[in-house]
Amino acid sequence: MTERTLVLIKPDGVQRLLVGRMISRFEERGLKIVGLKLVAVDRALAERHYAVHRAKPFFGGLVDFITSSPLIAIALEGPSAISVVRTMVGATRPHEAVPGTIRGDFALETAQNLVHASDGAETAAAELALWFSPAELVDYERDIDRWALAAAD
Ligand code: FUP
Repeated sequence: MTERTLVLIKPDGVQRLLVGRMISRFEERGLKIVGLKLVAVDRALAERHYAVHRAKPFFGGLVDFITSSPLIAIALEGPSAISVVRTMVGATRPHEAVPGTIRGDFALETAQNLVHASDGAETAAAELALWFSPAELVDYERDIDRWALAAAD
């Protein structure tokens, strides 16, 4: 089933000049970019994005980190995009992330694990609505899709 999911290339990914390499991985997999922007995140947006973690001891540090420098927000579309992207990102704790995943190749610390990806259908819908206005999410055809994707499902 075609899905849309939210990816954030967090401040550490931007500062470490890994934006292009991460976007390339998603493009090369065949995922379609349907939204993309650089965002200087304020605390209100950060706290809404991580609301599920509000009671956790790492919440304050997480908000500090995500607001410390701009990030890249990306909306990706494709077959089973939510689970495909989660698998490409790898385990939350980078020491558990297998090589070949983004965290397994580029990260060592949980607090600086480079990338966020929506973890389910409901989360993806809520996060896409939080980060993108409807007008910022663009429907378009790609000529390569007759080679990369099966008939639309
Ligand atoms: P993920 O879905 O892989 O981003 O992981 P979580 O939603 O569980 O965690 C969100 C972010 O909180 C992580 F990216 C980093 C931070 N975190 C910590 O700093 N310490 C923890 O023990 C767990 C998460």
